[in-house]
Amino acid sequence: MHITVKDKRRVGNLASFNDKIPVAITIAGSDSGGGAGIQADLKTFAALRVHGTTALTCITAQNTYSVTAVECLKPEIVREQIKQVAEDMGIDAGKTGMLYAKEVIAAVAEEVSRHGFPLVVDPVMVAKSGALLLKPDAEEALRKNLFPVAFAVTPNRFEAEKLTGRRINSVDDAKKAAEEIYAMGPQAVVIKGGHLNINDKSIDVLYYKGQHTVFSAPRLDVKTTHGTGCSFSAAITAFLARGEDLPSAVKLAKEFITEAIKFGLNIGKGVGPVNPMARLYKESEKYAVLRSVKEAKDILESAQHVAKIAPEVGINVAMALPYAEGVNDVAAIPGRLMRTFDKVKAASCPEFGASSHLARYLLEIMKYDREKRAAINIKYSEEALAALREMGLKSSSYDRREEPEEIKQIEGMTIPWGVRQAIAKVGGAPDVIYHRGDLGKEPMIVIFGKDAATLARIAVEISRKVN
Ligand code: PXL
Repeated sequence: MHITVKDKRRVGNLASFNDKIPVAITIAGSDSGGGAGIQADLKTFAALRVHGTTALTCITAQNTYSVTAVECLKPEIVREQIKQVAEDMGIDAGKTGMLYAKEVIAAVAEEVSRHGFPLVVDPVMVAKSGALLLKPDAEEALRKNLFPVAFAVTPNRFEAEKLTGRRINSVDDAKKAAEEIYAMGPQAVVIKGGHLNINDKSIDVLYYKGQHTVFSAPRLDVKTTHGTGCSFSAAITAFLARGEDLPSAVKLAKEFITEAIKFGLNIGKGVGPVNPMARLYKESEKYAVLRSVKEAKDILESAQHVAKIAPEVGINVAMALPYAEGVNDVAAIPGRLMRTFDKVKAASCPEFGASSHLARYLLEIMKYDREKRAAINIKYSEEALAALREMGLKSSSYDRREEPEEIKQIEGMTIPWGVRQAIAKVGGAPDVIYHRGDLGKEPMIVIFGKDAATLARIAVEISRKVN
């Protein structure tokens, strides 16, 4: 069977809000815990601006640590769901997850080939908790009926081992397994590296058009991975629906899933769900963050005597997006607020990426306390420190003279090192971190809080208390 992926369509952020929104379908099971299955798929489709539709196959009763019951639907109702969506809206791309029974697999294979949309098959077999998601006698149907109509198959290490009978311990093993699975009929194979630790990397191998492509991401030290495979295959599907070609869909999906795992949800007693909404939540806060920094600027500029707490280098006030990962995710005042007699004046309006200095403080402290999203730097003085303590803020410090040589050598390493020192001293993220300077380095106090405007008010209060 020949499957064509639609020509690359330009779907920018604006275009995708009009009636040309692509349609994707997930043919999968329900996870009552909302972490995997159709729940993960729909969140992923929505986050990637694709209209998500569903053909439900099974209902699972589960949470973050166990699956206690599975109830599956008849093949005909699974088929009918696909048919109704396809005939009305048209399907740009689809995926399968939990299919469970060979009769369902046969019906899905038939219905998908009737409509001819690109299908991503996530060959799920066993849940993280050990529950069976595919009956042993259905494995053959997966290979014989579904793989030949699949555009891409996305097994993890264990699934690929099961399918090929080959052990996978290296990228080369994964490449060979991908070729063997390709021979079963799909047009492409992606072997996921989440369960294969190679040099602290998660390495995925794509085999497509006779070529291997390797995608690498840093291995994340987090436990929020429930739903990773579902969300990853849903993201590939969404990007295909948007008109991306397969290699770019896999690359974009890997970036997406890395973020969703990194900012996973710490809920439940077991393996917490991935967070496909992380990127969307981050985007949606941009305006509020700029507003808060602008409000902070206005508060600082209009108060009397703020010059008293302005260091030689000026004051800056910064606020990070939730899930911030780099300097460009932190807004601040370009050129800072400088002294003008007894007041301060901003050099310009807030912008993202405007302060690498405060951004480095924030990016490090947010690893320990995600609520500390804003920072302001003020002039070091014992009086200011005492006033901050009086306000009930917890402070800690680091000594720049103790900076290890190897830290000094690397651009941008000094501040994260200092933050870690200060955190280690008090056993948690403090509200205030200060240092007494070093040769040619001005001493400084940095205050952290939930938003920029609140910190500006605190700074004004401090300026009233110090001489
Ligand atoms: O991640 C595989 C998977 C797929 N579908 C459902 C699941 C799981 C894993 O728990 O519950 C419904």
